[in-house]
Amino acid sequence: MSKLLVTGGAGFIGSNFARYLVEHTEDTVTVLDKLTYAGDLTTLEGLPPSRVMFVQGDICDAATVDGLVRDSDVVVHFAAESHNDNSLSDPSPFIQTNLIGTYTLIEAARRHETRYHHISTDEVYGDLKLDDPARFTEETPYNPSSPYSSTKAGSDLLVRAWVRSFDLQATLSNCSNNYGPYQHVEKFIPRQITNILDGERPKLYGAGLNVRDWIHVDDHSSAVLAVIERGRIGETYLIGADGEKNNLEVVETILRLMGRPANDYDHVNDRAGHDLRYGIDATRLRRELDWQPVYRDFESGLAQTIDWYRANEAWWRPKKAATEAKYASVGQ
Ligand code: NAD
Ligand code: TDX
Repeated sequence: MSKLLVTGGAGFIGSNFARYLVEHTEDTVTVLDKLTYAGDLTTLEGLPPSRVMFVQGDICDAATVDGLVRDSDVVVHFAAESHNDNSLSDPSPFIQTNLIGTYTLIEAARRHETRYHHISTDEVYGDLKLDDPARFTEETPYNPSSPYSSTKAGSDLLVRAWVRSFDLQATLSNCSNNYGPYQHVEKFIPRQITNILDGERPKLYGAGLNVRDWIHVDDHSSAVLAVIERGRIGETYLIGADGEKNNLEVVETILRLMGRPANDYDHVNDRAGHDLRYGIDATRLRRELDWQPVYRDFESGLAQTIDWYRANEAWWRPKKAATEAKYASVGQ
């Protein structure tokens, strides 16, 4: 039984990870979260207070971070500014949280010799051509495109340097696009589901041919747990579940599952610098740590996710109008 500090645990993936730990381990969790626009305490509702504690605070606040890291066995660092579109309109919180926040955490982990796991993204590798048979591996050179992905890349490099120079007891994982419950309505899949629930049409950036490699958030959680428990210190593990689909296919599937015509969507302005394709080769994770995804059928995972948004309007409704107003202001 371990004491885990989960940063960003009131957000999408961190909260699902806390829930996963409660269901699959004996560990106790302290969530450290600033509750930005993306964090929401109701996301943690229903979790037993004896297992999941909550601290509101900023990962850039060295005093808060120091005490919490000192009192933990493992730090799992999810907290980030996570949305590419926001990073294009204002990069400054991305620099602060993703770079300075990570620096603050790894300095504390170094001081207290605390095991540290760093959560990152496949976007650090840039993008692949649509017709390229290659996929990202742990050896692919870093080549990030957006303010978001460049700050994530920078945070990964800080962690790697702290391993080499200071013997930080760290592992890293870079995952592909997650879907599932509690994802903010600014992101692609929840935006389209909630648009349809609101009688609005899904919005596709550009032609809709960009490819993302989808993984259910619970499969991300099980992979992170495998890396924490069995990963080699200093190593990076790519996490993905062979889920490549273009955005048009995803929108058409959502429309079909929700009983609407397949062409009932709008094309809107494309994203600046829009990465074409992500694709993960997760061979290291599968072979070395014997990990496998549970959600192998994207369509049934998507159907479950649609059901969740139908049943949990009270969770997403307060975020929807402001999100859509922001998109409307840039023609998206
Ligand atoms: P999210 O935006 O849903 O949640 C981020 C959480 O971090 C929020 O609760 C927010 O309040 C908190 N936070 C932000 N700044 C903070 C600060 N300065 N101090 C403390 N808390 C702060 O993001 P997500 O989609 O759950 O992503 C979590 C992590 O996973 C990120 O590191 C992201 O880069 C990574 N990731 C995400 C995906 C994906 O598909 N969403 C894929 C791969 C990797
Ligand atoms: O309304 C939309 N229409 C649309 O076509 C939105 C919001 C997005 N898109 C496109 C852009 C992307 O090609 O859908 C794709 C997915 O978009 P996002 O949900 O914004 O995700 P992405 O930019 O791929 O990044 C996500 O995966 C990697 C997460 O937000 C990151 O945090 C993670 O690192």
